Amino acid sequence: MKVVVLTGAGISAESGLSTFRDSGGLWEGHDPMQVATPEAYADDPGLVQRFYDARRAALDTVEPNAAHHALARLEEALGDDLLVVTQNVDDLHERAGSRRVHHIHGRLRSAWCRACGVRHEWDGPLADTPPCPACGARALRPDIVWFGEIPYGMDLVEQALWECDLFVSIGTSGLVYPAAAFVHWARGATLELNLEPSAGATDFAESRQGPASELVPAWVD
Ligand code: BJW
Repeated sequence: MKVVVLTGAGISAESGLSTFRDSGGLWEGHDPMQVATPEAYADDPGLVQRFYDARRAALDTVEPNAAHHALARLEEALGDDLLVVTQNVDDLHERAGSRRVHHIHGRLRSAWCRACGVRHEWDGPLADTPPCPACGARALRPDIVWFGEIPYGMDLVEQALWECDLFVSIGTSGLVYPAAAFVHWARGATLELNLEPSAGATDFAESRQGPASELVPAWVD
């Protein structure tokens, strides 16, 4: 049985990472949704770099929760027949033991150089404009997909959704495309696991409400 799981910020909420639209909070007085854009980066690169530097540093303070661990157990059972497609830029799936994880919106622990295009695993800050290890230019930006940019690996995702027997969406509001349309691309059965009905809840054959740390292990085990 081939399964594709889509995850969003809700799966990491119980690990202590804020979601985008539930946090209600501001970051240095700014709406996080306004900071995560190419326009914000063009206007004030230092501000955007600090936003991502803070989130990258926060990864060291959090751990995967029961939902991430349950998906890692599912991969042990299904092997290559499970693909986790995540909108999250954290590394909690990998740290829980998942291996087949595809980050469509990029990763906090990666940076790419706007001068030479090379990507680098990155753990430190970027706001102090360190040189690119490949070309030396001080042009590294977070390896994050902002609004108007093209998400990574859409061919791979489209193919997996076309071939899957089951598509499960976990902890996402269903407000951001193209991920919000995956339920329509999936050929198999569809299931949503979310704290509340998402914007696209009625497009799923079944929608269950509750915290991911309870719903996901209950579904997997
Ligand atoms: C819990 C829980 C618990 C809480 N347990 N659940 C079609 C129509 C209209 C617009 C567009 C369209 N197509 C494209 C667009 C434009 C745009 C878009 O979607 N705009 C919308 C605002 C309308 N999309 C794009 O620009 C994308 N690019 C694109 O489409 O390129 C064209 C193209 C596509 C395909 C092929 C070729 C070309 C790029 C989108 C980039 C999104 N980037 C961000 C920020 C960067 C990453 C970062 O900084 O971290 O990604 S925005 C932000 O939203 C972030 C997230 O990954 C993304 C989704 O958010 P998510 O994960 O759903 O979080 P929340 O907070 O919204 O929801 C959390 C949910 O969890 C809630 O429902 C809670 O209830 C729940 N929850 N606690 C279970 N304990």
